[in-house]
Amino acid sequence: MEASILPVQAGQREANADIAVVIPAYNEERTIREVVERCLLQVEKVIVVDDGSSDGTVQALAGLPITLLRHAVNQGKACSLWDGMQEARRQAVSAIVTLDGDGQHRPEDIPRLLQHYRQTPNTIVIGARLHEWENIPRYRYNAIRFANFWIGLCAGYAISDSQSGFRIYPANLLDRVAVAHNRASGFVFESEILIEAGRAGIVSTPIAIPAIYSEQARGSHYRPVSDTWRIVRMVAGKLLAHGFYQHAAPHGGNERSPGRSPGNST
Ligand SMILES: Nc1nc2c(ncn2[C@@H]2O[C@H](COP(=O)(O)OP(=O)(O)O)[C@@H](O)[C@H]2O)c(=O)[nH]1
Ligand SMILES: [Mg+2]
Repeated sequence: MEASILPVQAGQREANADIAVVIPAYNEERTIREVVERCLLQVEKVIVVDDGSSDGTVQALAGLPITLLRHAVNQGKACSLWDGMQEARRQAVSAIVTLDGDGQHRPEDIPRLLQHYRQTPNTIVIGARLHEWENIPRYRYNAIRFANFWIGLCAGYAISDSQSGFRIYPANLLDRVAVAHNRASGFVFESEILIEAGRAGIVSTPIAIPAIYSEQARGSHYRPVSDTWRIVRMVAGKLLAHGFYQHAAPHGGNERSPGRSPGNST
């Protein structure tokens, strides 16, 4: 199933004045400017968190009407997302879109995710990729399914793509859940926030997005063994502390399934 792109509507940016896009960026000089320019066609407020990049990421953003936060030294994705989200809240938004700076997420998909968010604001919307499993490197696909199973178990409902960084969060979610965002949390943050939100009664909905893994793309910062191990440790800790959690009202009823999604079956 190919995810269609909605054309940009007149006044769309203004209509999205209550939305901010947060982009964590660590050494993304090749892609960051284009990603941000494409976001700016959709949404006025764009916040980039440069996480101590040692390349030309900051220079690549010169002259763009964005908020640029900078970490003097690399703090990890979790901390960057957290800082960007706090800045978004200072800008008084009602929802925060997060997407990666490496071009794997299409800003043109923001309206489709937002459309769903507007209908059900008390939810996390996730751009989910597993329906395009044949485009995803095998080791990554297996790691995502593995994570989906355990994170879903902990959160209390099935999650189609627990590792996608393309999401919409209600801005007030951060008042309701506590999620670690230190350097060691790196790639754990996006898993833990789903679990804590699930336990607070806020579930996620998958909206299909393409899985983009181009040959020219730089390698992932995700380390299959150590980052997966960190996620497992976090999940195990929560299961030991709280046991299994069954969501009172499973979300399946109004979920928009991204077509054939093997992740749902785990
Ligand atoms: N801020 C920050 N961002 C990071 C770090 N590592 C990765 N990222 C960003 O997180 C996003 C996803 O990282 P990536 O390596 O592409 O992971 P993958 O797409 O899940 O394989 C990109 O926008 C990166 O720039 C980090 O240490 N700090
Ligand atoms: Mg990536």
